[in-house]
Amino acid sequence: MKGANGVPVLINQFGSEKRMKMALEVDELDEVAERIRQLMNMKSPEGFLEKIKMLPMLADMGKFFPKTVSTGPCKEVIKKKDFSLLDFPVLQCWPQDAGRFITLPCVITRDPKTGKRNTGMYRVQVYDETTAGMHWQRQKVAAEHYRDMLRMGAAGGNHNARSAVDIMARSAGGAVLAQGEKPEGRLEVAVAIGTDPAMTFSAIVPAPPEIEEFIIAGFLRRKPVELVKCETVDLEVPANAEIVLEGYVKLEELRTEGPFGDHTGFYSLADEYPVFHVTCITHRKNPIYATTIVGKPPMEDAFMGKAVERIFLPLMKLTLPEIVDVNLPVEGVFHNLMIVSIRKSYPGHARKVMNGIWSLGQAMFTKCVVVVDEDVNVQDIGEVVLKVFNNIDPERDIQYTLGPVDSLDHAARLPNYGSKMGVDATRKWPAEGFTRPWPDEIIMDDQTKSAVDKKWKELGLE
Ligand SMILES: Cc1cc2nc3c(=O)[nH]c(=O)nc-3n(C[C@H](O)[C@H](O)[C@H](O)COP(=O)(O)O)c2cc1C
Ligand SMILES: [Mn+2]
Repeated sequence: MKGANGVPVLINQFGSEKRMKMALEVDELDEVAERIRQLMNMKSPEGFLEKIKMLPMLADMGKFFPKTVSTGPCKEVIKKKDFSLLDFPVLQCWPQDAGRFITLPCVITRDPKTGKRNTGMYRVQVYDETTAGMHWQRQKVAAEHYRDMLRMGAAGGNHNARSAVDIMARSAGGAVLAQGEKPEGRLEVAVAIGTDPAMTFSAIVPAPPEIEEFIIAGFLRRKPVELVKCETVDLEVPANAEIVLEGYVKLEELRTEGPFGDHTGFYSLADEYPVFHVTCITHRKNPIYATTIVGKPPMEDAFMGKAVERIFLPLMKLTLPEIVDVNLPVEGVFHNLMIVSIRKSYPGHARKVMNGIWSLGQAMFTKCVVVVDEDVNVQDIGEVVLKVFNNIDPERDIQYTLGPVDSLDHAARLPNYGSKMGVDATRKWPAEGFTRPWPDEIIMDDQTKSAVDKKWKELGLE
């Protein structure tokens, strides 16, 4: 696509199943799942032959870890002054958007406690040449880094940790400070735009917070991610990025971010978020600006979400081995609806799985979990609707609970907090108090089928 200021725009790089597979360099997404499964299944080798067999996998593992290199394409142009965010073709996507948003950024921060680096995709609203809004939702990893800085600032400064908790309780996405309550300091942030597709994808996967996305990208690429040091902050960024923004958020500063036409098909409401102050911009000589437009599904992110669904299935099974398959229909915008089939083994099993999902990383946001028996193909929505609504007694089979909800959920009673629903559509057992007979599904027998098949010709209906 033609860009602005001579900077071309790349959009829809992940916008089909085929492109998603190209991005991850596989023929089938299940190949990635299979590699994860093999890693998980790794057990101590018995005997010399088994040890030899493990060598390729161990060699492969060496490639997961990032390596720091002295320079790279993202350093071809370094601007420590006279830079501007407005130099890039940042899009305003929808009529009621508050402005222009960087929509495909890898946002890198460092855990102030452990030093580990996190990369998350959080949109960035451009306010002017050097400042922007940092839309990390409060349950995401960078928001926790920010709160950790607040906690540490409060503990080390002239106020105690207790007051930091109060501050966070008032506005956990950032901090609204009363007079005299000013934790000093800043959290450094680097934003890489236009990274290797495996790196970009790693920024969206709901990985455990303690795993660096650089390692996930290395695993996906089967090649280490090459990193270079930033110019003005103590962070590293992928060396081959097209554009890098370096800067910081001040701990005491919030500003209105949004509204923004979001992947729910609605505008996400304006809210207070930290402000990103840019201290340096580096880029390639002829950079390409990578972006995406989210909106009513299906859009580009639908294909990324489906890839996450496939790739994460083995990881879900690690905690919930009874899970057979999972479907997050794209119209369910990933946090509204999860359909899951299980191998039911004991009374109340479906409810155990619901609770497991609601406590499994970002699956905690799932507003509605539908649990079916393993004989239901969850990828076939027709079959799901037929079985689920035949099998439930709603008052008996619906489980409500309360908890954190996605920041984009506009229907919840409060921002970020609301109810969830689980539907136990498994066949009910006597051990669960269901003593009525359960009818068989209608399935034609083979004898009748072949008898009818033979008649087609006779009747001239071939
Ligand atoms: C195109 C796109 C835009 C996203 N925008 C945001 C955002 O603005 N804020 C946010 O918190 N998460 C956003 N997400 C989801 C996060 O990237 C995702 O939850 C990720 O796992 C967060 O990483 P973390 O676990 O390291 O925090 C977006 C995802 C995609 C695919
Ligand atoms: Mn992370």
